[in-house]
Amino acid sequence: MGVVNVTPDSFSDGGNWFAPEAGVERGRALAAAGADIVDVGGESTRPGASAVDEAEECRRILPVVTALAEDGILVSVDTRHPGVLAAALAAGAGIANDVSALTADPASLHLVAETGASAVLVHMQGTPETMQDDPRYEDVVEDVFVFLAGRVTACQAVGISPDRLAVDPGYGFGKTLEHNLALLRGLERFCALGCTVALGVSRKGSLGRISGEPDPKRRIPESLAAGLFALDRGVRLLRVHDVDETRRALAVWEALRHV
Ligand code: HH2
Repeated sequence: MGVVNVTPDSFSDGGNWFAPEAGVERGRALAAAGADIVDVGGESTRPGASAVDEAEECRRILPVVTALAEDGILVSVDTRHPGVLAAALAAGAGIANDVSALTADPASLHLVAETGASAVLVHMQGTPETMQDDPRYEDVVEDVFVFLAGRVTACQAVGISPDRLAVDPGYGFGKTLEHNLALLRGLERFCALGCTVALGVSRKGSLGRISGEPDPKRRIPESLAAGLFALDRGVRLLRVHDVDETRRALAVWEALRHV
């Protein structure tokens, strides 16, 4: 899954693809580089980000979603807002990527059920505004597992089958560095949920804290190291900004795996 943030303020590419033509071009380039899905977002969910109103979020993403879907690209929409989700699905998106796991507004859950779309259910403690203010867990892997299991059950209850779902432990969403590392080490646990396991570690700040690289755009080696580690533990959907580099790393990983 390649990322296009049509935002002025995303943590690693804010402002880069804010003009609709730039967003479309970026999405096409990611698909050409080997992304199976292009994830389009119009609201940053970085720590401390404030919410964007639905009309503005639609204005940002709809031209990009429409153009990419017309090209036959499988588009996911990264939103917590049912109005935005409805408009994006009508414009041709096929997947809801919701960092609130369809809890921010129950209307999103019903939209996914009714439209036959797929969904990525992401764990987040709190909201982006405050999620990094002293996050706490009893046992981070178990707590996140129980939450995601509950969300899969809630989806099944409205008719969304697990084969339309991916679960994502939400790296960096209300987690300390230790929580994030424990989740990566414990990824295999999430395979028991019977859905695709997804992960977004790409360029994230805690990787830079480990390696000492302050510039998100330079964190490609860090992102690849964490991504390949995750693939070895069952992750099958990687959300990344650097698709070409990831595809090349994956080619080697796959060649080694099949020997
Ligand atoms: N991370 C971000 C946004 N959406 N979706 C999933 N499924 N998993 C993630 O880990 C995830 C996500 C945050 O990264 P980004 O979109 O690059 O930045 P921003 O939120 O600042 O736009």
